[in-house]
Amino acid sequence: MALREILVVPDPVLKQVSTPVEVVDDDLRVLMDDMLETMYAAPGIGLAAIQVGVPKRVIVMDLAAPDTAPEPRYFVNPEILWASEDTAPYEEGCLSVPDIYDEVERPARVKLKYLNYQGEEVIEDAEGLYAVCIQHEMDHLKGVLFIDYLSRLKRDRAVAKVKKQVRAA
Ligand code: K1U
Ligand code: ZN
Repeated sequence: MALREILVVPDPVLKQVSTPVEVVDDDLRVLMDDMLETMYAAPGIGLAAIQVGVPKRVIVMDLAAPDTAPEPRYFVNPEILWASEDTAPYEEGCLSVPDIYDEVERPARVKLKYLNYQGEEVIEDAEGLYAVCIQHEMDHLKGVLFIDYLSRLKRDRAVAKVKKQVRAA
């Protein structure tokens, strides 16, 4: 496994639309393993392939509580089949917008379909942090960041803050 660089705003690659995966093979599993290691090292609870510069519809996630056994999840070609009309707010963060957190309102529950690490189809319901995180990560696959839901002023300030951090590093 290898750590990969996480792209940060305003890198234009983050605005790319990711394309479907044709086959879940060992090369894809290497990418997913690297993404998971990169996510754990960051640390974060989710990561989309485009955040490491790969425009494929692939997401990894681990929502296990701290100091409990890891629960890695892998999502290939995820699709939202249904989203609830009721919404819920959550204070979101993003490894591509480091140290910025703000509230985003999203559907509270979704039903999703995806291929797992083995390439098997899974259909399941998500709520709570799972629903928040999968919607946030699926936005990455469309080139959308959580700051795109904020006011122009907040978004510009967030990008300026990250640019300043990068210059100082
Ligand atoms: O960059 C990303 O997409 C990952 C992002 C996922 C996410 C977090 C919160 C709401 C929606 C989506 C993160 O992991 S940000 C870091 C974070 O949330 C975290 C870091 C360490 C411990 C616990 C959480
Ligand atoms: Zn993100």
